[in-house]
Amino acid sequence: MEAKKIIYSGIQPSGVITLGNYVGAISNWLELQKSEDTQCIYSIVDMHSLTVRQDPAELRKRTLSFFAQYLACGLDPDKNIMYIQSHVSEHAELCWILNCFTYVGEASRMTQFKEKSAKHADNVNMGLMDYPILMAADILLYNTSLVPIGIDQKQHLEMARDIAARFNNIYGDVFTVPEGYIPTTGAKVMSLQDPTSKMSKSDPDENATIMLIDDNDAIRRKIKRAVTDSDSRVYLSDEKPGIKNLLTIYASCNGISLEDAEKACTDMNYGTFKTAVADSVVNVLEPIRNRYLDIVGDKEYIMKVAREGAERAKSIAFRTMRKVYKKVGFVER
Ligand code: ATP
Ligand code: LTN
Repeated sequence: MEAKKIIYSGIQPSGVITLGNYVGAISNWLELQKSEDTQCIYSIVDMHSLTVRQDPAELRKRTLSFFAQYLACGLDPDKNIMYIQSHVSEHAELCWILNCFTYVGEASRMTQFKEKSAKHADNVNMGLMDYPILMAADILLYNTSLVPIGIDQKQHLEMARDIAARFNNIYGDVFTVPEGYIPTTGAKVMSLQDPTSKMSKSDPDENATIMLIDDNDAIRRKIKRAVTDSDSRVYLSDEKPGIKNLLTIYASCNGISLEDAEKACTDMNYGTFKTAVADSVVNVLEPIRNRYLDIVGDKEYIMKVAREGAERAKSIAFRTMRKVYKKVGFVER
């Protein structure tokens, strides 16, 4: 029997899971989990989120809430390996090894490092620079073939590929060199208040993002307030980023193309259009929120799933580390 192809991805428990994360990441994961030929591994990368300051109690609560949201979206723990990154110590171990095969120059050239250093100028810590190497460790620990990510993470994936290839070049075929999977339909959702920048988990303006667990009134209110333009016709144009974003959201929530969304909405005025967009979002998010509310109070259940996931992850990661330690010349314990 041929081994299953491994798919790996993760989200940091920072801020709140947004409609952008759902459309750009989680909805693709839901599709990928359907195949019998793949093993999907989805983590909550809490170690990555420590690269910016976190309140410990908040981080703990948020990590569990994110886990509940993964489950509420329909990610199935019987099909996927779902776990919390810090529960599998091999991530930190492999990160150290890979650090020794990464050049300071290449890490400091990463766009995200430069952007986050500028944004958090008072806390440019080593972890910020090490972020993509820890991400490479996440991926390489599991012999991952495919990594579903948003376009913003493409540079980090390239770096993981470079590190894997460099290591293999020295020690023989140890790591699978992963491919990125950036679905072309996986639209990028933009901020409702500034449609030229992406909807972001950690945006402090709560009107800019739709949270996965927003109630229906909040969803409707935020869409009603979404920035558009002084025109009154609904059509696709780069000059109309607000309308384009609402059409993107409408298309994603109805599972249709952007062009079909434009056709469906072109005769509407802005008021009617916004109501139609809000209805589509509510249709998708309401059942997720209801499942979330059922799950989130049941900490025992969440922890049971997380523990089982970590055990399964660990059994793969442990084997990779044994091989890596042997290759680099560490004495076996
Ligand atoms: P932060 O604001 O904390 O940087 P983020 O919202 O950018 O977070 P990430 O944790 O960086 O979220 O990303 C998780 C996944 O969701 C990634 O695959 C990313 O590409 C995807 N994603 C994030 N924001 C959007 C968006 N607005 N539209 C589509 N996909 C997105
Ligand atoms: N940096 C990623 C999150 C992430 C990730 C990973 C994604 C951490 N480790 C491994 C895929 C595979 C992001 O999307 N911001």
